[in-house]
Amino acid sequence: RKHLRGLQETTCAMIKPDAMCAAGKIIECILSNGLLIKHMRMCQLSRKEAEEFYQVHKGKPFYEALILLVSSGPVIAMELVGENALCRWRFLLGPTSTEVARIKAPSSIRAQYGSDTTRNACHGSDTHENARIETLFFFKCWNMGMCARFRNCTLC
Ligand code: RTP
Ligand code: MG
Repeated sequence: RKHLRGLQETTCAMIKPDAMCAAGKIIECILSNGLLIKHMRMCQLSRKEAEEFYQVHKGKPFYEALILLVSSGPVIAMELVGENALCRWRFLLGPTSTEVARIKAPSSIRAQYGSDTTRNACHGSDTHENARIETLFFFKCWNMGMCARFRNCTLC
């Protein structure tokens, strides 16, 4: 009997600088919850790169704190693949606010490894269109065979 298999999707995940010390545990969580890592890279975003990545939030009250956070140290970016990968990854993350996550989803990544609403451990794409834009942002050089984006890129 044929199995009905859900659509394989890709999404973009990023471990933010505040949770790099828990990177191993977060990767373990990804792999033990039906997601595969297609691409992964560690890099430090300049302010300009962080502004490009988070341009949809420009003008919001938390924007400046967010830009300072994500450009403050190394991040790990991943392209995740799996059935309902986008929703699955956002479910594993839990609510944006660490405080809310600790109440509503105590075993979520943000509840366990986040510190507050800005330093909330990880990012996950919110739409398929943004997933495409964000994976291109981090993995353009692997997809295009060239890298003009990241300083000191030794991967290609
Ligand atoms: P993300 O994009 O990082 O996966 O998180 P999200 O969809 O749950 O939250 P979003 O509204 O897209 O916000 C993006 C990131 O901005 C920071 N933030 N701080 N202090 C605040 O009120 C606040 N609100 C959002 C968080 O780092 C959030 O992940
Ligand atoms: Mg978002």
